[in-house]
Amino acid sequence: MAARSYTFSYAIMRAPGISVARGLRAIDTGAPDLDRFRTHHESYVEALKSTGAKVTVLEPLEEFPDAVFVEDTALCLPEGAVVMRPGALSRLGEAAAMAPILREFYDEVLEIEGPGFIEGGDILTTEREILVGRSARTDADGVAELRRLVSRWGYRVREVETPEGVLHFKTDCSLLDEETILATERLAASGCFEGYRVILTGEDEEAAANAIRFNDLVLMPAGFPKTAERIARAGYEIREIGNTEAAKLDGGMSCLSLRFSPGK
Ligand code: CIR
Repeated sequence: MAARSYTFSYAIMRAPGISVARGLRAIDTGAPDLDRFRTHHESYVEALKSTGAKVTVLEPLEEFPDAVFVEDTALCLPEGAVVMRPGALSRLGEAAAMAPILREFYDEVLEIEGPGFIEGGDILTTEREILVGRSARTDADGVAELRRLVSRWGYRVREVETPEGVLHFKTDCSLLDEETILATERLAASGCFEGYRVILTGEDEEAAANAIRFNDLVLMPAGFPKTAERIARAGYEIREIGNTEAAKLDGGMSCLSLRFSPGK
């Protein structure tokens, strides 16, 4: 049977809008260039489509500058979707806007109601469990509510820690296959991937840790040759996507899509 954690027939993305210039960022290195952002986004869409997936590209939501980062709004599993409750209050409305779209694909769409907070960027779904990193955006109550919701589908949620100063858990790691995680050394050192095979990012290439396995491809940000070589040497097919503009807003490969196969 195909691995449910990286075999997908659909993806949802949202085109970057003009307001992306006002997106949240930890350090201001200037506004992203919208044209370049769009070009990168289009090449990402094409890469997903090349694997046979159907990709829905939603119109920009100008009232939400970070809405291009759709991953944070939901957790999509084969059995159903869970709408998140982002810890960045400026992003709460993005999750509400995603709920009706998910209902077009799923019979069952659940919602995190609070009081806790949780963002999709802190959730790594592997073949055997769901890892959730507590962070500045995801708290213990949010993790506990997710655990309650997905237990009906038989999932085990394991709470772990996102390293200090790192935006999301998945800023520092990605799933490559059933057994293999790509991670930064600082995150792997916490021991949270015990029992998995870990491929570490290359020296000074922590920003390469946020990649995605999507069907037969590994999408990774362009410009990280040491990490790309390690992944390629391990036998994965890589597609490098420009990420300079999303990176100005602390965004990467995983943040830009929701990936799923409903009903498997
Ligand atoms: C934010 O700070 O919320 C956005 N500027 C970046 C979100 C990145 N999303 C992700 O890592 N899943």
